[in-house]
Amino acid sequence: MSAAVGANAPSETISFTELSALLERIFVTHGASAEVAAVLAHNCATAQRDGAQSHGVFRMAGYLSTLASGWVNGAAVPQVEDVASGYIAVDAGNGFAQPALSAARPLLVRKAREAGIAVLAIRNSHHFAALWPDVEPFAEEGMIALSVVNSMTCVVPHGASRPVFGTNPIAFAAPCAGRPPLVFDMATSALAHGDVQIAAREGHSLPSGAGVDRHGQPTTDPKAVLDGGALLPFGGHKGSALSMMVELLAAGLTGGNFSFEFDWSRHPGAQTPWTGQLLIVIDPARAAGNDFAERARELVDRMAQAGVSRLAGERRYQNRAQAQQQGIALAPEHLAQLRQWAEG
Ligand code: NDP
Ligand code: PYC
Repeated sequence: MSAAVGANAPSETISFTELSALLERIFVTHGASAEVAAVLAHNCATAQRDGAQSHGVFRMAGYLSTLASGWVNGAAVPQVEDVASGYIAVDAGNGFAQPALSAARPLLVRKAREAGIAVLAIRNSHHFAALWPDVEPFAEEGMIALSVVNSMTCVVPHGASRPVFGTNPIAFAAPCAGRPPLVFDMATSALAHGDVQIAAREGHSLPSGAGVDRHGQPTTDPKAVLDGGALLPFGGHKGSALSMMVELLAAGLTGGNFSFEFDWSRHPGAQTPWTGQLLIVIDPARAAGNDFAERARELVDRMAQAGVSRLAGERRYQNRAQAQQQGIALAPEHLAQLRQWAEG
């Protein structure tokens, strides 16, 4: 590790390997099994490395308060069920979704390669992270992956007066010839809840149209959204329809809770949504005709010719390249907090 001082904020740098190991120690110290700790730590360090601020180490306090509350089982062992030729279900045992994905992944890949498509339906699970780390690795192996996960009631459906949906992201990854995978990952709410928390902490306003206060009135004050208010879907009725789709696929289909369905009030400190997650993995090698990755490249080239200078995922790839060269920059007080948590 080395000390560095940026233009404004002093920061220290830590390598990806060191950060993963530190986070793993924290998870184990706070009640996660070694297996779960390794998966969550890798996920969280990956998000931090790529500059996904709302789902990197910012989330550690929420993970720890949730583990301490008894709301989630940090040592759950996922039960993988081989349901059909193209369908796998996993009962995550009230544990985290990422270890459930890890447990089912070899079977999912095998089925997708054999049948051309396979579905993974995770239920009884908690997802507190960015979604792109769940899909990007499939595209690195030449496959197309789509995932949805629902969260906690904090989004008012278009035309309604009360929240029903979660922030419900959709992530997609596809291989593209001669460049890293094409990846997007977006909440179906105007903003991720994590970004509202960050805005409140840092004293920033929200963009107009992002949320309402406890009286249902439009507000740009993040504290008003967090204090009994709610978020709105992005894009009005269109984002609202996508959010409904996420509820249906991630919870209705998998057997998980809808975002409005769980009650964590008996677990003060709980922050992780107890819901479900769906992944669909397609092997384009099974498609007749054109090479998919080459076709993807043709599309991207045409987009560039039309003036697109930044694709979804490219900000992360740039951050990743910088972190690989210079390390991951963290504020000294955040790093000190992580080290303190690792001690217990
Ligand atoms: P953003 O709005 O920041 O970004 C959405 C997507 O658009 C990203 O793929 C991003 O790429 C891309 N993008 C952003 N700006 C541009 C641009 N100018 N041109 C082209 N592409 C662009 O994400 P959200 O705030 O919606 O979500 C943030 C994170 O929160 C996600 O990772 C999501 O999974 C997570 N989340 C998790 C939930 C859960 O329940 N676990 C619930 C809700 C959100 P890039 O990454 O390169 O910036
Ligand atoms: O940022 O909206 C969010 C979120 C919900 C659950 C995890 N992240």
